[in-house]
Amino acid sequence: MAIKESAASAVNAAPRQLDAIIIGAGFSGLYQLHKLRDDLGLNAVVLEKADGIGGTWYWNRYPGARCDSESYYYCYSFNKEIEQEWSWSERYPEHPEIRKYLNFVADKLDLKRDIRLNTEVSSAVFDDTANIWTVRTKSGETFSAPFLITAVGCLSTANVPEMKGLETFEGQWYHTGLWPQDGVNFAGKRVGQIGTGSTGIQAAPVIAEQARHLTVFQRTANYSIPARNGPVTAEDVRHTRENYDEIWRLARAGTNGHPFTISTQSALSVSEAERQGIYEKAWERGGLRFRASFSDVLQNADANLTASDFLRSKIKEVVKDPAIAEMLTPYDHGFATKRPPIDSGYFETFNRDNVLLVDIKAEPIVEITPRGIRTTKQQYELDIIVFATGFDALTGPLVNLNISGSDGARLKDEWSAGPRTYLGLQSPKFPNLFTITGPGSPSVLCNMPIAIEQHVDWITECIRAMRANGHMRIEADADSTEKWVAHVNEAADATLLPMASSSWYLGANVPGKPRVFMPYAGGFARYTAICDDVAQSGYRGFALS
Ligand code: N01
Repeated sequence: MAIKESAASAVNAAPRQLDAIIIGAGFSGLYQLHKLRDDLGLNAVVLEKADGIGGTWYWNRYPGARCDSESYYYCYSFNKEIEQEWSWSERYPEHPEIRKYLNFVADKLDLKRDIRLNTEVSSAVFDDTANIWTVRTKSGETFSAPFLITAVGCLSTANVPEMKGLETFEGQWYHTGLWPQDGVNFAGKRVGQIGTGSTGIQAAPVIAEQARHLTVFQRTANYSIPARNGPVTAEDVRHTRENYDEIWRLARAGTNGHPFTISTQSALSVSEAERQGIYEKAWERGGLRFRASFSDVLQNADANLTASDFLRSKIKEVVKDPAIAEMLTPYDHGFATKRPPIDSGYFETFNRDNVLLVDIKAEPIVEITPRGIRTTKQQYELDIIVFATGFDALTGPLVNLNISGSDGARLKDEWSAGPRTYLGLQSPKFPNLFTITGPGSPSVLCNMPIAIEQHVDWITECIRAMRANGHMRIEADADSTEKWVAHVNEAADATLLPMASSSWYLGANVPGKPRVFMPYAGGFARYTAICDDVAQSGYRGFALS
């Protein structure tokens, strides 16, 4: 039966009693609902603030938005029928096709009847005596359940930088992560784009084609690998469908949840000619697999330099004006120490007559004026400003839920010096609250659907075991959390990842955010083995009662 009860009629009513509340209807919330409702038989609901499902893919509709894991494994692996019935049209499909896939899955599993759209959570409060979470929505409805699961995504809180004068701008401005449903018409417009991360690198080539003029305001130059996007052929589909078991086995056995193995040879163990040959081949193939060319690109600074130098030389090959090529060349961080983007014609965009690059380290933005952006050197006249300025990643979507746990502890305060989780799944003082792909788990270092499925499966089995054993409450121990946080730091320090000082992995993109390396860099297979071992031990490190 569809949820028809109107928001207004439910205001001031007693909380709706459920077995589990899930927040967010993206990849993670949909699968979590299916598992809890259809496998465990729980009365569960998904609360979603948007008016459609899709999570990240609902909001990120900016020009050029595509996935950057390949489509044949940027999808669920838990259902053989879905695998065999769905086919992707492109190697890296655009956002509408990904939403279509998620709607296909939701319809196939009849999930929508338990998803409440247009329902934004304003707070969640835990009752220590009853072991119940009560979730309140912006419209005043309340829902209560023993279990609360956040499925709010890692990159869902838009970071719009505070820029003097933005309110005076007479044109339109947009953040890429909150893109208008109907799109933006760039025809005949002068567009300014701030930001050159994965999003800006996807957006700029498309905006440049549509707009009269595009000015890209770059703070940090970035590496990028060509995506080499293209159609998926009938033969590709047949091959994938026949080989799905092996594809998922490989993805789960790896470091990043991708179905390919990282080379076992060091970049420093081969001759210069052989190394260049391997990089050339990876460049021609395109995509994130470039990172897997050698075993130590992310572990050894000298090895990393070989990859960084190769990619720098490519920028100089592609961009015709040597001065612009130099501005586009990153020197402040090594390749893949920040999340590597992949692109479709990004560097080529700067060969166009209607595109200008502005280095805002050399000429910082002073203010936004009614007619554009003024830097220390000049005024740039603009009709539209696009903020491709990223997200308050990983912690932002969670602390914004206004969560109060045991004894009134607030998540925002508990994490004021950085996130503190056990396995990225739970935090002390927040019993029965699970975070899907939370900080302290592989999450954003992984192909997301695989990371999501592993978390959802673990949470589901945990709840099943609790119910079987008559447990009402599970809470991460403070001590096991301290040890896990130390291990997360240790795992990051064994790589070059913490060296990129402007990385959002460290929270460095949001002024005032603590600089803490947030995802777990110890590898997906290793992480899964740790989680499985914890479960098999009877949930070591958690207090159950
Ligand atoms: O965000 P970012 P994103 N003034 O934080 C600049 C995923 N993703 O949306 O580097 C001026 O990477 C900032 O400069 P700097 C993917 O995991 C996936 O691009 O901080 N500039 C940077 O250039 C990705 O990593 C896909 O110096 C400012 C940019 O804005 C993650 O999302 C597609 C500024 C922000 O880059 C985030 O990517 C897209 C300021 N005040 C994204 N503040 C897929 O394909 C920030 N910047 C699946």
